[in-house]
Amino acid sequence: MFVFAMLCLWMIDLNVANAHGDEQANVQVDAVAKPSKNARVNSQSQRQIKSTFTENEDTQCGNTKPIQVQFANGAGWAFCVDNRVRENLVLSNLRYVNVDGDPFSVLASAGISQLHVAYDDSNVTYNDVTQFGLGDGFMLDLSEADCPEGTILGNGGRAAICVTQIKSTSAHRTQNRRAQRESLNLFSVSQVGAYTYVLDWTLYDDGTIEPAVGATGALQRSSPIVEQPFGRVLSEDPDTQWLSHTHNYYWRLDFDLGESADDDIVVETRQRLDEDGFRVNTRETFSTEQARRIDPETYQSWRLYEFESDSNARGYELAPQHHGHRLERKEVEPYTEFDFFITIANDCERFASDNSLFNPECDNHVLEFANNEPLQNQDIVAWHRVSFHHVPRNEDQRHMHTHWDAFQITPINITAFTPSSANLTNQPPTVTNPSPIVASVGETIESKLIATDPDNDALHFHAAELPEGIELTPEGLFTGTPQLAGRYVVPVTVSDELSQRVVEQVFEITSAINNGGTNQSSSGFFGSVSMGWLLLLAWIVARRNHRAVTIST
Ligand SMILES: [Ca+2]
Ligand SMILES: [Ca+2]
Ligand SMILES: [Ca+2]
Ligand SMILES: [Ca+2]
Ligand SMILES: [Cu+2]
Repeated sequence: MFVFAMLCLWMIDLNVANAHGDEQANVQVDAVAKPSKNARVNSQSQRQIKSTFTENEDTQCGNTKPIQVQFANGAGWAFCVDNRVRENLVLSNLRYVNVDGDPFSVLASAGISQLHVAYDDSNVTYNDVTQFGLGDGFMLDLSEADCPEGTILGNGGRAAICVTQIKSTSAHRTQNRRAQRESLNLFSVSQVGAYTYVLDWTLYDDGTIEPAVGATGALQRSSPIVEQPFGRVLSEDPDTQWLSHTHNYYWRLDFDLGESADDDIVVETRQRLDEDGFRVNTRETFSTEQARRIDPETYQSWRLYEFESDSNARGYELAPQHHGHRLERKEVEPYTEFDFFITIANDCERFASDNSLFNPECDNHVLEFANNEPLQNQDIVAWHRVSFHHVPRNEDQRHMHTHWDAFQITPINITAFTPSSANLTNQPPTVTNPSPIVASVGETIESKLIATDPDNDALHFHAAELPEGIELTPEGLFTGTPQLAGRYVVPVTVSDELSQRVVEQVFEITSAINNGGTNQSSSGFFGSVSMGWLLLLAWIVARRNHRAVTIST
């Protein structure tokens, strides 16, 4: 069931249902594999992975299930998972721990808040979450075949949720380094009419969260009038038109970022192209509740920060990616005009549409929730809609292959470097101290710095300041024609991907007319001042300032 090799440490203490029945067993799995390595600084020293969460620490889950996971890069997640009759999976009290072990509160709760389906013939609109539901009796039991590499968690006596720790494609790849990305995936399956929905959440080791819905099962509505412009006639059934329709998935994301839930802020950025062809960045911090549209040309994104800050507050970004389809029918359903909403948290504002059905004391849809209340010092909630226009194809019959819709929210400033690099090992480059380059003014120089890297990393050379007329290529070649005589001590940085070394290159440039050597010309100019002391002083200054220093002759 568990793939131990995938993980460094996994602790999970859950009611795990037997896949074949209702029997529940309290199972604890605790596996410790090899500690990973931290190579951010010149080391192959062992990085001790410590478990930030213990199984009993999470007392805030109440009757729901606590889940903790720690990945090989040292990062991890802790959260509670609930299975509700309407929404099905709701993740709550969700915290991300970065590779340095710093925990960060991300979401108070996150779940599907409506599954709205509008048919193109406009006759039929479903609000699946409220008219039917995705949990309880609408759920399908999962078997081991659903969850071959994971664990099935029980819910109310049912085998309901498959949890799998996954290693996937490259977290990052450079010329000679690679890191795989790890994630924790949860899904459950619901049957609503002919459709089967897979409700899916993936939590990545870099802090990214990906909510997704897969629509499968079978097509729902057809018509005997095959000439309508509302769908397609599929193979082997010329007398039936399967009707096209739009699935609109609404997620409700109650971000509670950082220490306090009441000081989160939301910033919208749009980057419009101006008349001169420059992209102009506009930034708006929301002061009141908002409903916003996706306008692809403006590259909009929404960032939620833990508190008001002009520096490095931590937070999450939602940059819509899948927005090729948008359902808008303002006259009938005014909230369909918008894709992103910010509202003040209110327990009875639970469903994006059809809300009053279960919360008669509250407004009916998310656009009504966004009624301009001031956001300052409030607990805020984000809502996001993703649409998919489904025009049936032969491939949809029967059974329909799964149509996936998803979006990602990605961390900002939660880790100071690429999280997947925490496991990489590195040794810095080796550079033998170069001998001085001796030349006279006007003479052409070509001299290469020699450096090697034990990991065979590509090396990059850089010098902040060089004697006038001389250049340094990224490959370490000094070229050019010096213009001014003098002794120059130039710090040169030699970098591999993860570390750097600084060496000093000395240039002894003599004047073109008197090519008799530095000492001779200097001693005449400086009189009784010892050249040796001056050189030492120059060296000290160069080291302190990391700048090239020139002594005129
Ligand atoms: Ca906060
Ligand atoms: Ca409101
Ligand atoms: Ca909140
Ligand atoms: Ca190296
Ligand atoms: Cu569909």
